Amino acid sequence: MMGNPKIENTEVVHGNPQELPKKVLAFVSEIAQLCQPDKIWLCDGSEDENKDFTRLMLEENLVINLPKYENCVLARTNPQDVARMESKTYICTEEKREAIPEPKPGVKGTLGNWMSLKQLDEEIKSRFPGCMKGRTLYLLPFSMGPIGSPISHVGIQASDSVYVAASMRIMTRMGKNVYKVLGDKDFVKCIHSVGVPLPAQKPIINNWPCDPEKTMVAHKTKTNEIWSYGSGYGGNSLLGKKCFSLRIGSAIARREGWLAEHMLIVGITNPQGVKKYIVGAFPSQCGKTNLAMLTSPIPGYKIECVGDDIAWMRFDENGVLRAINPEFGFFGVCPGTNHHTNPVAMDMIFKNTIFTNVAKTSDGGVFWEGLEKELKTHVSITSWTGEKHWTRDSGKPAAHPNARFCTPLVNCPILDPHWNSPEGVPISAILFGGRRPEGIPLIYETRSWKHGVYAGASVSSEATSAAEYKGHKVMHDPFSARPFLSYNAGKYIEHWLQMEKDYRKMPKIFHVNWFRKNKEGHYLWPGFGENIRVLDWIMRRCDNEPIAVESPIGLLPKEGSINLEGLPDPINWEELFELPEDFWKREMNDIETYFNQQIGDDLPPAIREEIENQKKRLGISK
Ligand code: SAT
Ligand code: MN
Repeated sequence: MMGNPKIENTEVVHGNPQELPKKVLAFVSEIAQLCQPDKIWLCDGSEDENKDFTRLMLEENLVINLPKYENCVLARTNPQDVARMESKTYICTEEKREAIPEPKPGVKGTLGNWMSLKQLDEEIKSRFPGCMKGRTLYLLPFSMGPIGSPISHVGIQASDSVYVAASMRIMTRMGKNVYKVLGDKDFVKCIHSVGVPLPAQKPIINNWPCDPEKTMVAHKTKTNEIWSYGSGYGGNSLLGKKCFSLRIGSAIARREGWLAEHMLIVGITNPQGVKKYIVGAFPSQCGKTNLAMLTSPIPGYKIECVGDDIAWMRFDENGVLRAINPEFGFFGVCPGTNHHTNPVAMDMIFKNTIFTNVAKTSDGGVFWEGLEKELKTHVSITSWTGEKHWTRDSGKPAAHPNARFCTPLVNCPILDPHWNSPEGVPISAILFGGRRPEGIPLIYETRSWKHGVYAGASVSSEATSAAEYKGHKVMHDPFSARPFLSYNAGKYIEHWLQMEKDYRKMPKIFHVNWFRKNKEGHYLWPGFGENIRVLDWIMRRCDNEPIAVESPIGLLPKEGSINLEGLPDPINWEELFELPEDFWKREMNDIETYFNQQIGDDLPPAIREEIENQKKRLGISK
């Protein structure tokens, strides 16, 4: 009997190495030689293979079944591996300045971590040799974007985690048909290991192998390589997402003259039947997923979702900005998701979904903060850390605040008909925003492309639990891309400025803030579905309806021009839109100081001009 084929003396237990393009075979051979897995699994993306993944995850006790739903499982991680680790994420280039601007002397840089290529080689040598011993190397061919589309890019990920293999199958177009379009072309090389060769030297907590001390997520932006070690979680391990689509993606986009952004894409049809697409950049956990699949309480509006996290955008030959969602699934935050905040998500996440770090109910379902009203009274709850009979008195949350669902796009009942179209959808408006309890109005329209770029660059938001930050500190987050910047932030802003060309129809840029509070600490705007009222105003502004008034920071809605009819509670227009003088003095000073300290000489002069002009309009003298 013939045995299984081999690659570098390692048995191939699934797939045929002869079907691999030459460069892919060379890549997997090299990684196998370095990491020394026990077995190699060449993934094909098939339904049968997915059944194997689920069986293997169950056998390894990596997940448990959720019999209440259709084909859903729950993974509970080592409590030390629950979010992206920004402090361990590196951009590796020849020169430091290519990756991050030079901060002012004595100031700690916050616009990314740099590592030299030489240092990276050392770090790789001290981690990867033999790191997959006793494990299976899954080779995952995937396309970000529709397979074969001119905007799409191919990656090949080697990972020793079956959870990652199963999740990548949801989040990307993963399968061996990718090889057909790839041929002998280059691809983004993604290497991932949980960093726990077997037999393990330390106990594996929750059957979730990881090595938090040695975690490293490194990017070689020139040669399109990602080296990720020590974490199995989300953005650290599903390398198609932040690492490829945003960090490597924006480096490619810079070279090729397009944009890879941390943005949702949504199509809105108004009661008159006019449809427009809008993209929106918000930091993680500011409601991108909810906005991308908003349910309008006002009849007559139709919302269709293209994506909730990442947009790749190019101007076409007619000067129209077109966007695709490079992803194939949603990796959304669970806590806070319920029938009020996001009924569409509640319709889509209970089949073919991998949940991570949510709590479990005794009837084989899931639970998280925000689902209290929807919970059956007779069930008991086991928290994400395994605490049985969890109640609110336990003092700890039932689900981790960054608990996630990983669900295929096709589950979304309001998926846009053009979600998979290779040419992308035409974009009319770009939104920036964050969580700002104070001073920033519900919405303003920027005065020009340049002013819009300035507004995007000066975005700040309260910290969330998508990364390792604690508390609610307001942090600068230019373009909501700070954790995903792969080259000097000053050059990033410059790249945005350079998008403006005479023949192009530049989308209008708006800034929104759903999170402004009054002095008593109550939100001034109900948010969620009611945001349709703001989107409607934006759509009308895209058609230049005269419903805006000048203000020092941009154009504000004329009083009464946002439809407030039928809102559950009265709105205080004055408080929603006021521009407190002392706040704006502080804000402008803070933005200027931030740019000076963090970006310094790399800040494009056009942005300095925008700051000066805005200060003049605000009547702030030196
Ligand atoms: O980076 S993750 O993909 O884990 C989550 C996020 O920030 O959107
Ligand atoms: Mn995100």
